[in-house]
Amino acid sequence: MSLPTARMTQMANAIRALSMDAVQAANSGHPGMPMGMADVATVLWSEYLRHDPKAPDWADRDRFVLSAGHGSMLIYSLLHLSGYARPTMDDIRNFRQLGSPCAGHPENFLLDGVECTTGPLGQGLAMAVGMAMAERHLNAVFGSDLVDHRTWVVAGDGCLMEGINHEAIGLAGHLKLGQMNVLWDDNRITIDGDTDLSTSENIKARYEATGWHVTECDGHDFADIRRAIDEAIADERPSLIACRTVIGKGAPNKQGGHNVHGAPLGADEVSAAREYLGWTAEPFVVPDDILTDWRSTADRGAQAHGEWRTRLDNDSDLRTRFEEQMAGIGNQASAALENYIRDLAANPRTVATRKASEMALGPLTEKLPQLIGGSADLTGSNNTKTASTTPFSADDYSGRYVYYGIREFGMAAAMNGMALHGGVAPYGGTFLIFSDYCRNAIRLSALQQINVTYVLTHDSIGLGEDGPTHQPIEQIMSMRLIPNLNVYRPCDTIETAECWALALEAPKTPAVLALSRQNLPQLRGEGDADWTAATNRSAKGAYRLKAAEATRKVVLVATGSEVAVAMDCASQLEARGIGADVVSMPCMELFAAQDAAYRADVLPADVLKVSIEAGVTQGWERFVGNDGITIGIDRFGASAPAEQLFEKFGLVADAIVPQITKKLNG
Ligand SMILES: Cc1ncc(C[n+]2csc(CCOP(=O)(O)OP(=O)(O)O)c2C)c(N)n1
Ligand SMILES: [Mg+2]
Repeated sequence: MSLPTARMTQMANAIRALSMDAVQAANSGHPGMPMGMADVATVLWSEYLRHDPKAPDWADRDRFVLSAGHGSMLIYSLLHLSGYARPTMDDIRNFRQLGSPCAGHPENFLLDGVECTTGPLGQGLAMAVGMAMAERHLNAVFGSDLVDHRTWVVAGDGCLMEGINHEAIGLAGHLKLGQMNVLWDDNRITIDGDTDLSTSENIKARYEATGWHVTECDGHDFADIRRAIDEAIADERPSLIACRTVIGKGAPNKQGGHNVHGAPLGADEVSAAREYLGWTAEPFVVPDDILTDWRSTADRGAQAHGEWRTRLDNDSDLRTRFEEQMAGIGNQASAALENYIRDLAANPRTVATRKASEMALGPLTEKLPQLIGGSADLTGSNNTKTASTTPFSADDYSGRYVYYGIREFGMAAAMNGMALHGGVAPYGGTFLIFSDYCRNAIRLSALQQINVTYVLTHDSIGLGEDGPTHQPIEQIMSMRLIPNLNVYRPCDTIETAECWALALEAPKTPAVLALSRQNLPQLRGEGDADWTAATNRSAKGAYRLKAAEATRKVVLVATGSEVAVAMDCASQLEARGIGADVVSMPCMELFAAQDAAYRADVLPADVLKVSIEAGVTQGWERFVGNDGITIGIDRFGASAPAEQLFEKFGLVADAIVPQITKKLNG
């Protein structure tokens, strides 16, 4: 049921007033987009979006993604007006100020109802693809009574222009994600000016070509907006609705121009807009009748939520299963791996860590229904598919393996969307070198505090013949620069399984698993016959794998494939009477978080420390100190068999040990 146009207009003007006033008060922000999309958003939120402001985490709510994150005042206004507990009017008054949940761009961890952090253009839409995938999967598993919701996106010209858009809509079209609808703020303006300056693309034709339904509407005509949304809902394909809008609509002298995109209107124009819109209320005041209209829009969702709850309560078995799925992995990964690791302790295996990862994923995917794997067209190389994971496809959404195609950035963003949606735990693979292709999405996993696992194989020159374009040099260390991201580089089968357990059991921290192409000897096993989560030695990030036999003069600290090299060095040193510890450091971040006593015990101050890692040395000084030795590769690699490259770049005991003895003697 629709309200009369005059009342709808007032509701939309409330968004306009809050947006221009908040930006004016902050003296920074973006009034143009919220003012331009106010009418579309009012129709969507008041008549279509299925949500319950009193229960923002209702599992079967529609997801709303403001991909054009610069228009953050749009979502803050909508949340406040429709009755979410936050933001309060004070929060809005403090838009962009320290401590306000109304941050410059929407942050998922600051406000309920903000489904994802947006601002990096294009990624919101691409995350929405993942949300829609998660929705279809859970629908296939639990049925339409429990899971049947839509994913709505508001995107701007910028979101559609970014390269990731191509990856995202290609995936959504292929997977026939008909529950996904994108409302494009087709205002033909970006920061620099008219879109004519930089593009003449036929966007609608591009969407149609990737399997989308496309329609358009006058974004300031409520009836036409409804017509277009109804059409989108009726169509089985994902839909793009091109909403023709005027940026900054309501600011009489500035609307339609690029200057209204990202700067306060100014006091004069704010007054002129008040007059133009007939908005007489003071800043940050919404007249009661308008607020009442807005608040009453929540009744629809509250009722739907109540009915859903009744359906959930009808079947207690299904309810238990559903709630367990939605609760996430918790600490069940370790339990799933116990027997597997104990068996490895008895029966060591020399395999590449990418293979070890596949072996660990066997019991993990068998026992944890939340896990949804995939790869960006490197399934056989990343070893990401297991017997329990059948393909996720338009014909069968119950599958748990996604063929993402050659879309690394799209994959990473989709995984973020899946994790944000909840009920699924995504992991996906590509080569470590191509982490750079999806880096900003990895960063957003970390910023958004979500659990996504990146399976990044071929982690060094050890990949050999493919050469320097494929050999990561700076990637591992540069991944470690991202806050709240755990970068694991395990050295053997057991560490790989331990790192998987740690990766999956950190609900607010994403993980990178850097895995070797080449075979590595199993170094662990001693003491692991009764392995449990409590004996997971990787949990402290670094530990003494081998203690010095002769008087300790050196501590060798290494990661991944170079731990075996460190073991070789230690044997040579011990043979000369020089005691050497070997420390395996599968996760720098976890080690850095240990207390000082533990760190000092593993890496004592008064002993020569030597790091060995087949990547840039920069950063290792933190652990070996100014007097230590950092062995690594500070140049691009080369094409050759792996063993020859390790020789050439000096990552073998014969090259390393003389440097250590020289230092000890000097
Ligand atoms: C990846 C990325 N590049 C650049 C920016 C900076 N930026 C923010 S908004 C914007 C223009 C976007 O134009 P449009 O989506 O049409 O928004 P409108 O001006 O219509 O509000 C740019 C370049 C960004 N936020 N993200
Ligand atoms: Mg625009």
